[in-house]
Amino acid sequence: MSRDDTTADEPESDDTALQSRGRDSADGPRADADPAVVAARSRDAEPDTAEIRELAAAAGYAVVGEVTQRRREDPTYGLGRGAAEDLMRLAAETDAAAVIYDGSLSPGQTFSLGDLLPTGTAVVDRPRLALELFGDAADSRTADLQLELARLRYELPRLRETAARDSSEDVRLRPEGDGRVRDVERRIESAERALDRLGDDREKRRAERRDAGFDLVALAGYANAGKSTLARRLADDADDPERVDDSDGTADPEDPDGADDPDGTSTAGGPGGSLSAGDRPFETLSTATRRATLGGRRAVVTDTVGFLDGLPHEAIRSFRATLDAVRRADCVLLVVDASEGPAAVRRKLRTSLSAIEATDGPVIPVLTKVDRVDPDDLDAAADACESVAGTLGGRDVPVAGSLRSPVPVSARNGAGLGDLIDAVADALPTATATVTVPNGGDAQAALSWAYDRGVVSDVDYAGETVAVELAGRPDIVAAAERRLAGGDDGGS
Ligand SMILES: Nc1nc2c(ncn2[C@@H]2O[C@H](COP(=O)(O)OP(=O)(O)O)[C@@H](O)[C@H]2O)c(=O)[nH]1
Ligand SMILES: [Mg+2]
Repeated sequence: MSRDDTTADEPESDDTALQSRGRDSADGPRADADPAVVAARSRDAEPDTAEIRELAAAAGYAVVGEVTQRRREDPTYGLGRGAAEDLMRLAAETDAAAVIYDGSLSPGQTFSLGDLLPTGTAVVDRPRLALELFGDAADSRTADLQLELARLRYELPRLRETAARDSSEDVRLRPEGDGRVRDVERRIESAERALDRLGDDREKRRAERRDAGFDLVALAGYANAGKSTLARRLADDADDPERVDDSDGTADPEDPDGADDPDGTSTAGGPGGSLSAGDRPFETLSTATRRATLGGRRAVVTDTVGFLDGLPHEAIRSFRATLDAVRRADCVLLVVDASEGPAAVRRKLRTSLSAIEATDGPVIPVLTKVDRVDPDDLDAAADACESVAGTLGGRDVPVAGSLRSPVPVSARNGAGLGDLIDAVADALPTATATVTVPNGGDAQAALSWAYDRGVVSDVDYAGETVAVELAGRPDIVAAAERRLAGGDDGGS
């Protein structure tokens, strides 16, 4: 299906299950998985290749070897010459379909490494691997456009490099590459424009939801942190979530299950922790929204795309629905897997915060999967959280200033959920007021308006008047004061 086939009437699910290259195999690599060699370099310590191997496996590669190196960045190959040659030999021996580089390679480095490697061995750096992982099964217009934009932005500098190389060998004034470059530039502009329009629609829906008294809560965090599992836990009806709306207004209202595990291959029963063979780190490509009642407040909870280390800023910028949902939320739950140890907590929290940059509302770090964590380790994870908040705050990442204290939970067994809900209710901007309504014909209508949009803690009938104690979003409470007390709709 080409992107232009997507119409507003088309049934589509919200919580997109992405087709990754290897996902038809739930247990380990497919028999026909492409052999790949991992390459990693790190300046300060021996590189840890666990995550890149997991990503490679999730994308359908069988990792058959690795070359790691401890040294500074090399401008030619991204690795030192010796390591690059080791890589070349290993790729040849193993007949590797790809060399997977744990980091970003410049277009020039990609070409140089490609020239060195055997013909038929592709160079796949981390951003390209992530794009492969996203697959091509995005099934909402927004998801489709975002993915296309991320791919085009990745492709553009590489195409420019190709064009430059072509034109230096070829004396023609207008090498073919120029046309391709212009074409990609045009497609980027058009995708950006289309996403702008869809972003305006989402903004309008956010405003409507706020007017209706909903608080907007967004779940954000690193890939596989446990966001979607927690979103399902928080939903009013965890088994049959009522979808409020989808990311771009093209949901099928007849398909309430579409928001949740559309293809019945939920990983919720899986082992959790770091990526296991059945996990799909980019399962959630569209932003999925569900209703939830949090401490009496009616909320719309939005699940988002996971962040990943080593993605260039422009790739992250492509995921506009996620960034908008997070930045414009009344409260963000920043989900962190507490079971991976303090170093991973620090790294993934830092990556997530840097991607978010800034938010309108408070951010609550949620240390999840505590069912797999010893109390001591949980303390260490919480300390790691606080230390990131401290260091980033001083480094011009404004969102660090919005961080609250971390809340430990398990979305698996429900531990800590009550505390989390209290923390959210606490963090949401709240106003209270006692409004007095004439005890006449319109009093009941006014009361039900208040019940619909806020938390009514007391109703006192005192003869001529009714006194209503109301708490809720400040704008709702202000509207209530105008509406109920002023009788601005002409009621008596
Ligand atoms: N043990 C445990 N595993 C969890 C918990 N929450 C999520 N998981 C597992 O972690 C993996 C990733 O979860 P998911 O919600 O898809 O992560 P997302 O990528 O952030 O949306 C899945 O295998 C989940 O079953 C939890 O509280 N405890
Ligand atoms: Mg998810």
